[in-house]
Amino acid sequence: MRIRKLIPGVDANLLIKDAGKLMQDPMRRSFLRGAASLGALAFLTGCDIIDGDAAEGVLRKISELIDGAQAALVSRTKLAPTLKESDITRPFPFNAYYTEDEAPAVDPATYRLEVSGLVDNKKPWTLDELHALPEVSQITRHVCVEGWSAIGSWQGAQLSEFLKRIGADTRAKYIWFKCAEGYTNTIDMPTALHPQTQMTFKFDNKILPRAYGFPMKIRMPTKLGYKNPKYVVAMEVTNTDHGGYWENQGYNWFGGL
Ligand SMILES: Nc1nc2c(c(=O)[nH]1)N[C@H]1C(S)=C(S)[C@@H](COP(=O)(O)O)O[C@H]1N2
Ligand SMILES: [Mo]
Repeated sequence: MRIRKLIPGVDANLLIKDAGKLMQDPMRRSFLRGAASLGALAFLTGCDIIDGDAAEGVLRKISELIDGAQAALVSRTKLAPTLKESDITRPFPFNAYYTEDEAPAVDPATYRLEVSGLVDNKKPWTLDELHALPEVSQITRHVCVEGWSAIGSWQGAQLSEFLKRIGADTRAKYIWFKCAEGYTNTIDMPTALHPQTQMTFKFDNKILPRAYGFPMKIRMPTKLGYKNPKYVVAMEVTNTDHGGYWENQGYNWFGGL
C-alpha cells in the first residue's frame, strides 16, 4: 500500500480548489464536484507528494487528458437539443473580443474560402459555390463562457458534407479555422463530422448579418461559443494542433457543452 505524504500545513481541500481554478468552466465544476479529492489526484498521477506547484502541473495534464477523453466520448450522433421558432432570442447578442462596429466587413465578391492540408482538392470556394451546397437548418442554444446563452436559428451546409466534397482525409485529427480578423480555432475530427456541425451562411433564414459572422461561421451546438468561429476565410485539415485565440490563453481546448 502506498503511503501518502502530505506536506504539513497544506490543506488538501484548498489545494484542490486552487488547482481547480486553473480549469475553465464547465469542466472545473464537474472536476470539483466529482474527482475533487486529493486521493483522486494522487491516484490519477501516482504522486505521493502533492504541493501547489505539482498540483498545477498535474491539473494541466489532467485537463489535456480530459480533452482526449471527452473527444473520444462524444459520439458522432449525440445531438444537442433543438428548439422552436418561438424560442429564438431576438435580438441575438453579438460577441467578440472587440465591439460590433469593429467587426470585419468581408467583401462577398472577392471572398474565397481557402482549403488546405490533408484534402484531395484545394480549390478555393466562392460564396456562390458554397451557397449551392445542400441546406440544413437548426434552432439551438449558443452558450458563451462569459455567462450568457441565447437561442439562434442557423442555416447552412453540414461541415461533413463539405469535407466529403473536398476529399478530406477524415482520419486526420483536426480542422483548423482562420477568420478574417485573425481569430483562429482548432476542432477535433469527430466534432467536425458531427451531424449538427454546420458551415453557416444564414441566420433566421436570411444571409448571415455582419455581426454574426458574414459570410460564413462554423456553428457547433455541442461546443461553447468561443469554439464557433465567425468570418471564416480558411480551413486546414491537419494532424497538428494549431490551437486557437482563446484556447491559447488558457480556455479549455475541447470547450464542450
Ligand atoms: N472570428 C471570431 N469568431 C468568434 C469570436 C471572435 O471574436 N471572432 N468570438 C467567439 C465568442 S467568445 C462567441 S460567444 C461567439 C459570439 O457569436 P455571436 O456574435 O453570433 O453571438 O463567437 C465566437 N466566434
Ligand atoms: Mo463566448
